Amino acid sequence: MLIVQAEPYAFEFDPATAALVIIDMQRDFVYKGGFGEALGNDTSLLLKAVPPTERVLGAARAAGMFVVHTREGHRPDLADLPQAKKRRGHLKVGIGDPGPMGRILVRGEHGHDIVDELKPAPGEPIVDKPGKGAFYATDLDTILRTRGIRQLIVCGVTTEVCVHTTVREANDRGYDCLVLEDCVGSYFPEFQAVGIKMIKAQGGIFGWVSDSTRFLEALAKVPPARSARS
Ligand code: TIU
Repeated sequence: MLIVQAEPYAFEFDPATAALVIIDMQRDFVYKGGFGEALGNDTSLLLKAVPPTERVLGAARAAGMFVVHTREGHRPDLADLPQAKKRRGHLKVGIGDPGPMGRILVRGEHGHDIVDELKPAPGEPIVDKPGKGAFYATDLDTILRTRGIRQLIVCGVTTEVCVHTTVREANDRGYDCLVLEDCVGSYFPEFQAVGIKMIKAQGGIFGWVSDSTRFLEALAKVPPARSARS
């Protein structure tokens, strides 16, 4: 077992039964011209989560950990886009509409895909989800259980929306979640702060919080020969 220093207390995990889950690191959220900006947000605030996540992804791969990527988005025919979600916000340009990176939050479009720095490697499942939570209307739970995964290391965007919803869903399904604070991002600094606080309050009501530095320190203790894939 490895130990990551975390709040509200140390997080113990076995890299063979823990997965790195990277939530929605899509161009549509972190770059201008996508869904994040259409909602009126300053997308640059999310970009700072990319470099630490890249370091965590590299270390997780080197340790042989299972890695799963998620993307929020919809079928090109929008058959899985609820009217309530489409209408929300009365956006001039919304989901399914053309933008500079292609149709917003539509699968197969450039903006819908994951940023180059965090590009999924062969063998790393990509879970396409129509909602905010990564468990709703997806096969994520089946994928994790098939692999014997019990604990999730969570990175991605946005902290208070898709990360929170996914962590809450995972918690209710019996997974331990460790959220890496510098690897998750919000368009709202106050939501980032309180979103993180809510996870670890009340004895870790939804999970644990640490950061990339402390996680990398823990993973550095894995000898290459004992990697989870070998
Ligand atoms: N708007 C916002 O903060 N987030 C989303 O719509 N989706 C995700 O968090 N991925």
